[in-house]
Amino acid sequence: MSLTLHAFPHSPRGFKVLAAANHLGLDYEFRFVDLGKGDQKRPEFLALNPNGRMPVLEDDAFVLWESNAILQYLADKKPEAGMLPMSARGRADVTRWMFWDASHWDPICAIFIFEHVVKGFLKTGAPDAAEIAKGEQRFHQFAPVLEIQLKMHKFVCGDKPTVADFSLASPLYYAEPAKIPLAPYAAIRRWYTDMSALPAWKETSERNLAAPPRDFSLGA
Ligand SMILES: N[C@@H](CCC(=O)N[C@@H](CS)C(=O)NCC(=O)O)C(=O)O
Repeated sequence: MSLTLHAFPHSPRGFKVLAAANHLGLDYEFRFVDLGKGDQKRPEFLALNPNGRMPVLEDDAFVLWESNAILQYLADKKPEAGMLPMSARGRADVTRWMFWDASHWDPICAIFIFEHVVKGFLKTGAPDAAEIAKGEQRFHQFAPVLEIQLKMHKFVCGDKPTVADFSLASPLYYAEPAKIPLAPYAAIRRWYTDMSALPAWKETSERNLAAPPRDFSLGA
Protein backbone atom coordinates (compact mmCIF):
# COMPACT_ATOMS: atom_id res chain seq x y z
CA MET A 1 0.00 0.00 0.00
CA SER A 2 1.29 3.44 -0.89
CA LEU A 3 -0.68 6.36 0.45
CA THR A 4 0.08 9.94 -0.63
CA LEU A 5 -1.58 13.14 0.59
CA HIS A 6 -1.21 16.25 -1.54
CA ALA A 7 -1.99 19.28 0.61
CA PHE A 8 -1.29 22.87 1.48
CA PRO A 9 -1.28 22.25 5.24
CA HIS A 10 -2.04 25.84 6.22
CA SER A 11 -5.49 25.60 4.66
CA PRO A 12 -8.13 24.10 7.00
CA ARG A 13 -9.06 21.63 4.25
CA GLY A 14 -5.48 20.49 3.94
CA PHE A 15 -4.93 20.58 7.70
CA LYS A 16 -7.90 18.32 8.51
CA VAL A 17 -6.76 15.42 6.33
CA LEU A 18 -3.17 15.60 7.63
CA ALA A 19 -4.30 15.87 11.28
CA ALA A 20 -6.69 12.92 10.86
CA ALA A 21 -4.06 10.77 9.12
CA ASN A 22 -1.65 11.58 11.97
CA HIS A 23 -4.35 10.83 14.58
CA LEU A 24 -4.96 7.45 12.92
CA GLY A 25 -1.22 6.75 12.85
CA LEU A 26 -1.29 6.09 9.10
CA ASP A 27 1.88 5.84 7.10
CA TYR A 28 1.69 8.30 4.19
CA GLU A 29 3.83 10.39 1.95
CA PHE A 30 3.19 14.13 2.15
CA ARG A 31 3.39 16.22 -1.04
CA PHE A 32 3.30 19.97 -0.48
CA VAL A 33 0.91 21.76 -2.86
CA ASP A 34 2.23 25.29 -2.93
CA LEU A 35 -0.91 27.32 -3.63
CA GLY A 36 1.23 30.47 -3.71
CA LYS A 37 3.26 29.13 -6.62
CA GLY A 38 0.19 27.78 -8.44
CA ASP A 39 1.02 24.06 -8.06
CA GLN A 40 -2.73 23.33 -8.16
CA LYS A 41 -2.89 24.63 -11.76
CA ARG A 42 -0.07 22.47 -13.11
CA PRO A 43 -1.10 19.77 -15.63
CA GLU A 44 0.17 16.94 -13.42
CA PHE A 45 -1.97 18.18 -10.52
CA LEU A 46 -5.04 18.83 -12.73
CA ALA A 47 -4.72 15.21 -13.90
CA LEU A 48 -5.35 14.22 -10.26
CA ASN A 49 -8.02 16.82 -9.52
CA PRO A 50 -9.51 18.67 -12.49
CA ASN A 51 -11.00 21.19 -10.03
CA GLY A 52 -7.50 22.52 -9.39
CA ARG A 53 -7.98 22.30 -5.64
CA MET A 54 -6.23 20.49 -2.84
CA PRO A 55 -6.30 18.19 -0.87
CA VAL A 56 -5.96 15.06 -2.97
CA LEU A 57 -5.32 11.48 -1.83
CA GLU A 58 -3.61 8.81 -3.88
CA ASP A 59 -3.70 5.19 -2.74
CA ASP A 60 -1.79 3.27 -5.37
CA ALA A 61 -3.89 3.86 -8.51
CA PHE A 62 -6.93 5.22 -6.64
CA VAL A 63 -7.29 9.01 -6.61
CA LEU A 64 -9.71 10.87 -4.33
CA TRP A 65 -10.48 14.56 -3.93
CA GLU A 66 -12.88 16.44 -1.59
CA SER A 67 -11.49 16.68 1.92
CA ASN A 68 -14.48 15.09 3.66
CA ALA A 69 -14.45 12.09 1.31
CA ILE A 70 -10.72 11.76 1.99
CA LEU A 71 -11.37 11.82 5.75
CA GLN A 72 -13.87 8.97 5.47
CA TYR A 73 -11.50 6.94 3.30
CA LEU A 74 -8.67 7.44 5.83
CA ALA A 75 -10.95 6.41 8.70
CA ASP A 76 -11.81 3.17 6.91
CA LYS A 77 -8.10 2.28 6.88
CA LYS A 78 -8.26 1.89 10.68
CA PRO A 79 -11.83 0.90 11.56
CA GLU A 80 -10.76 -0.09 15.07
CA ALA A 81 -10.03 3.60 15.82
CA GLY A 82 -13.79 4.32 15.66
CA MET A 83 -13.32 7.49 13.59
CA LEU A 84 -16.13 6.28 11.28
CA PRO A 85 -18.49 3.77 12.88
CA MET A 86 -19.30 0.52 11.10
CA SER A 87 -23.03 0.54 11.91
CA ALA A 88 -25.31 2.10 9.29
CA ARG A 89 -26.76 4.60 11.79
CA GLY A 90 -23.39 5.49 13.27
CA ARG A 91 -21.92 6.14 9.82
CA ALA A 92 -24.99 8.11 8.75
CA ASP A 93 -24.70 10.33 11.82
CA VAL A 94 -21.02 11.14 11.08
CA THR A 95 -21.82 11.63 7.37
CA ARG A 96 -24.73 13.91 8.23
CA TRP A 97 -22.39 16.28 10.14
CA MET A 98 -19.84 16.17 7.32
CA PHE A 99 -22.53 17.12 4.79
CA TRP A 100 -23.64 19.87 7.19
CA ASP A 101 -20.02 21.00 7.28
CA ALA A 102 -19.71 21.08 3.48
CA SER A 103 -23.10 22.80 3.02
CA HIS A 104 -23.07 25.34 5.85
CA TRP A 105 -20.18 25.46 8.34
CA ASP A 106 -17.16 25.33 6.01
CA PRO A 107 -18.40 27.99 3.52
CA ILE A 108 -19.51 30.29 6.36
CA CYS A 109 -16.18 30.01 8.23
CA ALA A 110 -14.39 30.46 4.88
CA ILE A 111 -15.88 33.96 4.59
CA PHE A 112 -14.10 35.06 7.79
CA ILE A 113 -10.87 33.26 6.86
CA PHE A 114 -10.83 34.80 3.40
CA GLU A 115 -11.69 38.33 4.53
CA HIS A 116 -9.40 38.48 7.59
CA VAL A 117 -6.54 36.08 6.81
CA VAL A 118 -6.20 35.21 3.10
CA LYS A 119 -6.65 38.80 1.89
CA GLY A 120 -3.81 39.80 4.19
CA PHE A 121 -1.51 37.22 2.60
CA LEU A 122 -2.68 38.08 -0.91
CA LYS A 123 -2.45 41.81 -0.18
CA THR A 124 -5.78 42.30 -1.96
CA GLY A 125 -7.23 44.94 0.32
CA ALA A 126 -9.26 45.41 3.47
CA PRO A 127 -11.98 43.02 4.63
CA ASP A 128 -15.30 43.64 2.88
CA ALA A 129 -17.84 44.77 5.49
CA ALA A 130 -20.81 43.44 3.49
CA GLU A 131 -19.23 39.98 3.24
CA ILE A 132 -18.50 39.95 6.96
CA ALA A 133 -22.07 41.02 7.78
CA LYS A 134 -23.34 38.16 5.57
CA GLY A 135 -20.94 35.76 7.34
CA GLU A 136 -22.11 36.89 10.78
CA GLN A 137 -25.79 36.52 9.92
CA ARG A 138 -25.21 32.99 8.59
CA PHE A 139 -22.82 32.02 11.39
CA HIS A 140 -25.35 32.92 14.08
CA GLN A 141 -28.03 31.05 12.14
CA PHE A 142 -26.08 27.76 12.07
CA ALA A 143 -23.62 27.80 15.02
CA PRO A 144 -26.41 27.25 17.60
CA VAL A 145 -27.08 23.85 15.97
CA LEU A 146 -23.50 22.74 16.69
CA GLU A 147 -23.56 24.44 20.10
CA ILE A 148 -26.61 22.43 21.23
CA GLN A 149 -25.01 19.19 19.99
CA LEU A 150 -21.79 19.92 21.89
CA LYS A 151 -23.70 20.75 25.07
CA MET A 152 -25.04 17.19 24.95
CA HIS A 153 -21.88 15.37 23.80
CA LYS A 154 -18.15 15.73 24.38
CA PHE A 155 -17.53 15.34 20.63
CA VAL A 156 -19.93 15.90 17.73
CA CYS A 157 -21.13 12.30 17.47
CA GLY A 158 -20.60 11.09 21.03
CA ASP A 159 -17.85 10.68 23.58
CA LYS A 160 -15.01 9.98 21.11
CA PRO A 161 -13.71 12.04 18.19
CA THR A 162 -14.75 11.00 14.68
CA VAL A 163 -13.83 12.37 11.28
CA ALA A 164 -16.78 14.76 11.65
CA ASP A 165 -14.88 16.50 14.46
CA PHE A 166 -11.75 16.84 12.30
CA SER A 167 -13.85 18.27 9.53
CA LEU A 168 -15.80 20.76 11.65
CA ALA A 169 -12.94 21.85 13.92
CA SER A 170 -10.44 22.59 11.14
CA PRO A 171 -11.64 26.12 10.18
CA LEU A 172 -11.43 27.08 13.87
CA TYR A 173 -7.67 26.70 13.57
CA TYR A 174 -7.99 30.30 12.34
CA ALA A 175 -10.74 31.37 14.75
CA GLU A 176 -8.71 34.18 16.30
CA PRO A 177 -7.04 35.83 13.28
CA ALA A 178 -10.17 35.25 11.18
CA LYS A 179 -12.37 36.79 13.92
CA ILE A 180 -14.86 33.91 13.74
CA PRO A 181 -17.54 35.11 16.19
CA LEU A 182 -17.35 32.27 18.73
CA ALA A 183 -17.86 34.33 21.89
CA PRO A 184 -21.51 33.28 22.52
CA TYR A 185 -20.75 29.58 21.98
CA ALA A 186 -19.09 28.16 25.11
CA ALA A 187 -19.61 24.51 24.14
CA ILE A 188 -18.00 25.01 20.71
CA ARG A 189 -15.04 26.76 22.37
CA ARG A 190 -14.69 23.95 24.95
CA TRP A 191 -14.82 21.32 22.16
CA TYR A 192 -12.26 23.15 20.03
CA THR A 193 -9.91 23.29 23.05
CA ASP A 194 -10.33 19.50 23.39
CA MET A 195 -9.69 18.93 19.66
CA SER A 196 -6.61 21.13 19.60
CA ALA A 197 -5.23 19.25 22.63
CA LEU A 198 -5.20 15.95 20.71
CA PRO A 199 -1.53 14.99 20.18
CA ALA A 200 -2.00 14.64 16.40
CA TRP A 201 -3.69 18.05 16.16
CA LYS A 202 -0.84 19.66 18.11
CA GLU A 203 1.80 17.89 16.05
CA THR A 204 0.20 18.95 12.73
CA SER A 205 -0.16 22.51 13.98
CA GLU A 206 3.44 22.64 15.23
CA ARG A 207 4.66 21.53 11.80
CA ASN A 208 2.68 24.42 10.29
CA LEU A 209 4.18 26.89 12.74
CA ALA A 210 7.65 25.62 11.87
CA ALA A 211 7.00 26.31 8.16
CA PRO A 212 4.71 29.32 7.80
CA PRO A 213 3.33 30.21 4.33
CA ARG A 214 5.62 33.17 3.70
CA ASP A 215 4.57 33.89 0.13
CA PHE A 216 0.91 33.49 -0.64
CA SER A 217 0.80 35.69 -3.72
CA LEU A 218 -1.06 33.44 -6.17
CA GLY A 219 0.80 32.85 -9.40
CA ALA A 220 4.12 34.05 -7.93
N1 LIG B 1 -14.64 21.26 -1.16
C1 LIG B 1 -13.22 21.12 -1.36
C2 LIG B 1 -12.60 22.50 -1.33
C3 LIG B 1 -11.12 22.47 -1.64
C4 LIG B 1 -10.58 23.88 -1.80
O1 LIG B 1 -11.33 24.85 -2.03
N2 LIG B 1 -9.25 24.03 -1.67
C5 LIG B 1 -8.66 25.34 -1.84
C6 LIG B 1 -7.85 25.78 -0.65
S1 LIG B 1 -8.76 25.80 0.83
C7 LIG B 1 -7.70 25.34 -3.02
O2 LIG B 1 -7.02 24.36 -3.26
N3 LIG B 1 -7.64 26.48 -3.73
C8 LIG B 1 -6.75 26.65 -4.83
C9 LIG B 1 -7.27 27.63 -5.83
O3 LIG B 1 -8.42 28.07 -5.69
O4 LIG B 1 -6.53 27.96 -6.76
C10 LIG B 1 -12.62 20.24 -0.27
O5 LIG B 1 -13.14 20.25 0.86
O6 LIG B 1 -11.66 19.51 -0.55
